[in-house]
Amino acid sequence: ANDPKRVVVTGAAGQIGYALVPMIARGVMLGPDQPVILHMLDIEPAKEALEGVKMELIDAAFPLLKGVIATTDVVEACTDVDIAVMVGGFPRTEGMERRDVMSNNVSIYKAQASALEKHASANCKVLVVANPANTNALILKEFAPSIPDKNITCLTRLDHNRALGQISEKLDVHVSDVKNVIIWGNHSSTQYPDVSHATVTTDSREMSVSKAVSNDQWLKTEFIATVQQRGAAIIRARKLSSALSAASSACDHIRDWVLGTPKGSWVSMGVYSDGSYGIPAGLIYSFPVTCEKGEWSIVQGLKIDEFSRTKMDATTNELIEEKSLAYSCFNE
Ligand code: NAX
Repeated sequence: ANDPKRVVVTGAAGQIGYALVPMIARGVMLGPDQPVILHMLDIEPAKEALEGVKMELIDAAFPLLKGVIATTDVVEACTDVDIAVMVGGFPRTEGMERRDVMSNNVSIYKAQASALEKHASANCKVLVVANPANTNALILKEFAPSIPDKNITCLTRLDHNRALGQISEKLDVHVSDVKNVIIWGNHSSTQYPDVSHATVTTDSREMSVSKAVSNDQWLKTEFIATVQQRGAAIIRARKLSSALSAASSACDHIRDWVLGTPKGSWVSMGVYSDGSYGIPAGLIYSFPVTCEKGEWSIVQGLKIDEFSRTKMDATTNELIEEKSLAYSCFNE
């Protein structure tokens, strides 16, 4: 049998945490043959709730779950972990100053970065979910210089899956028959959901999404806006932000990263830019990637038209701004 892998989930007492930990314990993230030990971290005010989640995990009697740690101690949470899913943080809510939010996230991610750097397993893979996800990942990277750049990522797979979902609804095909959409840039409303290279398979014939939809106007306006604004639409409907879809996408992100993407298809991940497609190096930017043997690589050679370039630049500019705001909080 495989040795258990240790997975830390920060913010585990929150809504995404509550949806995510049972998925991990069922093998949705690392596969049905991979035992896991869950490390759940939250902060003091959520301590009792976190204990409650631990009780439920025990009560669910998951065959793959070989242990559960529920803690408010960041070092205990990070020790020997193979996978870190960072869901805890300080998202912006109405009326809050951007700088205050960023400054809070800098102090949270600074502490967690050092704990991971010192105590996690050497090849620990990190996924940042907490908003601002790209910039939190960048902060984590800055304060954990010995963790390889390629091990620090952020979640844009939810946006990617939302884009697949919108196309599948539009064409009335199953979502698994649509592939190779791309989310470029920031996990925010400036993200660019791009279907220029996406395809759909019907009756075993593959064709481009733009041809199948054959409504350029819709693809360039309503489709993009719907994907960009989907988070807000969920909040209006549920009075709570997306949780099950975020948890599910976080599992997709790690699963594909660890176990590989299917031949001929790519996914979107927020990764450390190497300058591909003219995106400045040193940003965590969402790119199309393929994964093999536990490593992602950016899909190269896609043609970028002028429409796409403008949208990619807009989200780049927002990330540059967030980065400089974050850096200005580093010495506080
Ligand atoms: P909740 O407020 O329900 O849960 C967050 C949890 O984090 C709370 O239990 C809180 O006590 C804990 N926490 C706060 N500071 C912490 C710290 N320093 N260490 C450990 N735990 C800490 O939020 P939830 O709905 O679960 O969302 C979590 C985060 O995901 C938010 O930042 C949210 O904006 C972000 N999202 C990101 C998405 C993405 O695609 N990247 C989509 C969904 C979601 O909106």
